[in-house]
Amino acid sequence: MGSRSDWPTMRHAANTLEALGIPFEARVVSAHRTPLRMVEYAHAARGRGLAAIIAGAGGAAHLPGMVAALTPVPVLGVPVESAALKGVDSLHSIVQMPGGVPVATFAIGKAGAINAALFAAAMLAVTDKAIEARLDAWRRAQTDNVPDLPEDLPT
Ligand code: RP5
Repeated sequence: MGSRSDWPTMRHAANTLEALGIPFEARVVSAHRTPLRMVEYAHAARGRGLAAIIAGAGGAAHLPGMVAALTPVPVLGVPVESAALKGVDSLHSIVQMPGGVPVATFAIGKAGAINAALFAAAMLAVTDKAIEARLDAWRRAQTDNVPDLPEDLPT
C-alpha cells in the first residue's frame, strides 16, 4: 500500500487472505515518497516467488500501475477512498491503464480490498486444490450466512 493511512482499508485484504490460509506480506511502498523502494520491491517480486501483488493506493494512485510496469507478476489494484474526492480519483488513476500494462482494478475501499484478496485466491485455486477447497468453503459460508428475512420477527 502507498501509505500507512491505507491500512484500515487494506487490512480487509489481509484478513481475507488469512481466513483462506494464504500466506502474504503487507508493506508500505509509496510511488511518490519512496519511489526507489517501489522499484526494488517490484523488481524482486518474481524472484521472491510472489504470485500476485495487491496494490492499494489513494488520490493520485500511481502505485499499482507503476508496479505493473516494473514486474510481470499480476497486479490487483485497490482504489483507497480519499478525503477530497471519495476515491473516484484513486479509481480513475488505477483503472485507466494504457494497453500493454494491465492492472486488475477493484471497487473503491473495503469491498475492493476483500475482492482483490478473493480474486488472488481464485487465481491460485486454479493450480492449488487446497486453496480451491478453502475458497469453496468460504463462499458456501457466505451464502449460508445471508438471512432470508430483513430482521428477526416475533414467533
Ligand atoms: C497515497 O496517498 C496513499 O496511497 C494514500 O492513500 C494517500 C494519502 O497518503 P497519506 O498522506 O495519508 O500518507 O500515496
